[in-house]
Amino acid sequence: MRRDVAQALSYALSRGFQVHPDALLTLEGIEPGALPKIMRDLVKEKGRRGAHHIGPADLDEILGVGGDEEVDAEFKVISDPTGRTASGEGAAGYAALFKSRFEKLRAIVADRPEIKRMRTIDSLASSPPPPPRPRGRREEGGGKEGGRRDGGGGGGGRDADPYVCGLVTDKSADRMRTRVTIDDPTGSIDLVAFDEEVRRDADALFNDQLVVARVAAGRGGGLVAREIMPPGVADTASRRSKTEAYAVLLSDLHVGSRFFLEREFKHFVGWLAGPDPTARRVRFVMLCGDVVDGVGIYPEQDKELVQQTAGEQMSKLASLLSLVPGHVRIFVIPGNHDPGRRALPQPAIPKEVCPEMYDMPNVEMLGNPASVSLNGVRVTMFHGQSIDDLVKAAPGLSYDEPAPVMEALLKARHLSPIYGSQTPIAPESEDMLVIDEVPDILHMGHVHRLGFGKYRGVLMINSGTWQSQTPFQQARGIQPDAGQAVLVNLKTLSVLTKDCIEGAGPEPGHAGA
Ligand code: D5M
Ligand code: FE
Ligand code: ZN
Repeated sequence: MRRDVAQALSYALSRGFQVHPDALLTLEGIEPGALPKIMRDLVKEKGRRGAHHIGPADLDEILGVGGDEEVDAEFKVISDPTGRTASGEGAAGYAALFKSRFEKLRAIVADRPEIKRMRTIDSLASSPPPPPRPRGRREEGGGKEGGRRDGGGGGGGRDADPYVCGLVTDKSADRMRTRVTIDDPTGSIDLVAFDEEVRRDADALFNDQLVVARVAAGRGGGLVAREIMPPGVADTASRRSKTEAYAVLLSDLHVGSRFFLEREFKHFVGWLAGPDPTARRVRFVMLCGDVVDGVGIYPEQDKELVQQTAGEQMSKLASLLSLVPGHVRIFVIPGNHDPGRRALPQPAIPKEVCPEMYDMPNVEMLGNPASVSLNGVRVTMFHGQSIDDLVKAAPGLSYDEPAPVMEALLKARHLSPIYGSQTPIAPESEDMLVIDEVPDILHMGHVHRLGFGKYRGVLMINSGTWQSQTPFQQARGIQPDAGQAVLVNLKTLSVLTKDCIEGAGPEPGHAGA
């Protein structure tokens, strides 16, 4: 216990008051300097009323908790895979998934104003664009298409070139060219890029993502890509809350793990229930998966667990969340450590394993991914396992900096584009991992690192972890950002972090504690 909390307690006790254990947590959340006066006022006021028992409600009253009616707290669940999963079987199941992925993403790119003549792959193969007009000796000789600029060469340039889109099935590069094989429901075709800029865009593509290309006939009868684009995001003004409500973004609590930072988490919850003016404006808490450590997730995990069953871990989580003020709405999605289905999209953590969570009136159990609207601000939550696949596939991306990985997902308009790598993906007849609607905030976790960025008006946040470095992470050189709560002002979309490692003070029993 913090020394000033102990002092405040003994002050109350010395005046004949009893303090309920649930009130202690609130006391822990109060800034040290403010505590003596708050306790004196409380003792005076309660004494005046002839009551000698201090409970959480008394603290709420003196701190003015729950009285901020001018802060809106409206929410709507916009999308949630729970109850909508309908996996197919085997090859036919995956064919349906990829057809859905293609159709959804084609509809997105077809909306782009510059794309006028979208052709199917079979129509391009059977009636290709006209061959390039000869432009001069140098270009005629030796198939030297490298260095050709946009609009140059035959067929009439940018305005006349057809577009084609498909899912990337293969990519290869040599010194001269990059070849991208794409598929649509009508067939498969190779696109070849020579131009340096176009090759760079081709290199940035992930397998199984959708790509649009502006194409022209190549010399050898193939198709040259003159422009290569992922679906991308149109720059739109983001929606804002009318009142200054805050959302707290948290991820990867790993409750049940020996490394779960329980003291720091309780400090945060105490702060949330306390008098801090920002805390008083918090209306939403978003938990982005790996809420518990789970069981049997990695070899010999039991040696690193405090609670040995998922049920006990979830009960522990429920008891911690019960300390969050009731006017704060809590949204929970699963990650790869949580009980329930492993393959994406994941339905909500099942009720059987955590009846307490389902009984809490302020908790919404959602699937992964899920989108919600908070006072009109659209938030997409996705745990982020696909970050493993993207970091593996792209040399420029790393675990240390999650924001560029999140940007790559937004560009691909898909939360887990690469199929057949580490992230298990279920053969759903609808691809619910497509980013149909661009959110105002994309919230992810999984990498246990804080990351912030903005891409075309979308605020990207990876909210770190509440688990200290595990032996596995130490072996891999993963240095987690632990015990940092991320707060977003929904009126301005500005971001704050609250450091609960420092806030919780030194370990009890430490020198100087
Ligand atoms: O992931 C915790 C951290 O460990 C996160 O940075 C991802 C990383 N991680 C998890 N699994 C793997 C594999 N298979 N390879 C490489 N890195 C990995 P968590 O989901 O909490 O276990
Ligand atoms: Fe995790
Ligand atoms: Zn994870």
